[in-house]
Amino acid sequence: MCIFCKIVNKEIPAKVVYEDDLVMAFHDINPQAPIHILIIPKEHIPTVNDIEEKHKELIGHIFTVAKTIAKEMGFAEKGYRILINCNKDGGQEIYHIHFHLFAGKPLGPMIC
Ligand code: IU
Repeated sequence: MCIFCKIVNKEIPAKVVYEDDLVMAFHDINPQAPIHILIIPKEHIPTVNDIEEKHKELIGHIFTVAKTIAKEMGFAEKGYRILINCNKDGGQEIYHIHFHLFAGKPLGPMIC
């Protein structure tokens, strides 16, 4: 079982900030910004390449959750960044799709 599935199953602890039937959001263990949260589907979807038609609502829901977290944690108005890495060249290390949510400072331009 992958490490994020273990977090979903509560076999590994995480600092959870949001959870519902479909998704979980928790603080990244190695934050790259003052606020760095990972939003994941509970379903094991390895990469963006594995998203199917049936996941359309789930993926949309994740953005709604991101906005909800941003509002509840008070950084919605100042702003934030959502980032998804895909496969090796995209910098993906954990093969369970996750949406990075960065906030808490001016993030500057994207660096590629
Ligand atoms: P990536 O997009 O796959 O490169 O991001 C993986 C992230 O998962 C990275 O920011 C790690 O710090 C983070 N992470 C975590 O929050 N908890 C863990 O147990 C492990 C990795 I392993």
